[in-house]
Amino acid sequence: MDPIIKTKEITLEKVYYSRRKFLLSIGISIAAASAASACERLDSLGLTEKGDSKSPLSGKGSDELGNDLTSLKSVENYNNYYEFTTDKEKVAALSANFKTEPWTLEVGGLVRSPKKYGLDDLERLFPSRERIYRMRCVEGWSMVIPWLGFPLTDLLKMAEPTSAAKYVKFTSILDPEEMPGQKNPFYEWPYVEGMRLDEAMHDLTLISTGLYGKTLPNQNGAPLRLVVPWKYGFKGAKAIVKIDLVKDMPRTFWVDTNAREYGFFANVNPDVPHPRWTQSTERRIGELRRRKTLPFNGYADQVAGLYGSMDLKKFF
Ligand SMILES: Nc1nc2c(c(=O)[nH]1)N[C@H]1C(S)=C(S)[C@@H](COP(=O)(O)O)O[C@H]1N2
Ligand SMILES: [Mo]
Repeated sequence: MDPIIKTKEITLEKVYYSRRKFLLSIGISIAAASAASACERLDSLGLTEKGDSKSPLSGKGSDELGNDLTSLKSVENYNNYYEFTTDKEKVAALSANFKTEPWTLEVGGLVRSPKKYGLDDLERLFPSRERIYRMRCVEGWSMVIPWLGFPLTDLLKMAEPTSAAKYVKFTSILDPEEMPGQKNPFYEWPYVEGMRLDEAMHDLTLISTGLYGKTLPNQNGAPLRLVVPWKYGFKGAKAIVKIDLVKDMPRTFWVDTNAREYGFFANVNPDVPHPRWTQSTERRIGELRRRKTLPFNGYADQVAGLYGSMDLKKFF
């Protein structure tokens, strides 16, 4: 992959709005210039990353299958974020004043090096780069989003998981004063998600810090959210404050809410219908006709090996 970054890709005025955004743009160029190993990893996955001619920082782009990006307007105005509201079109307004700085991410549990990170620490240690991923919601709609972020595996390696660690648990912020949806007692707050350690260490698994070349909008999970492109969107916990390495499969928000309808693995699978609707097709936001849903959301070549002979109908 050509590591040279084109001038127009790093001088868009929108990346200079604020200090954080400026630092983010620096991070992007450092990542593109020095993270050759990450580039090679990406090449081997056949994906698009910053420095690629298809970069959406220049305004448009597509994923590695040739799918157009979903418009920024849709990405920012059609959201699931139950801490604020279950109305997708009202999340943006309700989350507009949510405070994401200062922020502390705590990494702990079964690790040799537990740590607390501020956002500046993360920016310095793990420069954000761009990844274009499809996102498939369990409700049957999907988007193509140009994320900025870094592979979770880099952060996990720094924590040095012990041999007892088998799962990774992600905890979103608990802040009922600022998040009106958390006053709804039907759900068990805070939002918690989890994955097996090997899934979490897969290079596709991202901690996102931004999208469309700018800092992550509040409604998309600022300042830090998980992105796991081969799983249903609900695995991608927003506003993460804690990452724990644990021995046992963690309880998760959606399994707690309805274990029959939402499984722990939640791999995108057109052959396993949701009890109330099909998962064989999806509506790509911005398109009229439904598309076929791909096994593992189109990432089967990269991730099917994680599951060996596991019965994916039973462990959904
Ligand atoms: N903390 C938290 N994370 C969350 C959710 C949520 O309600 N709370 N919704 C999930 C669901 S169902 C989806 S589809 C995606 C939506 O991400 P987006 O709004 O950035 O498109 O976020 C996921 N992460
Ligand atoms: Mo979702």
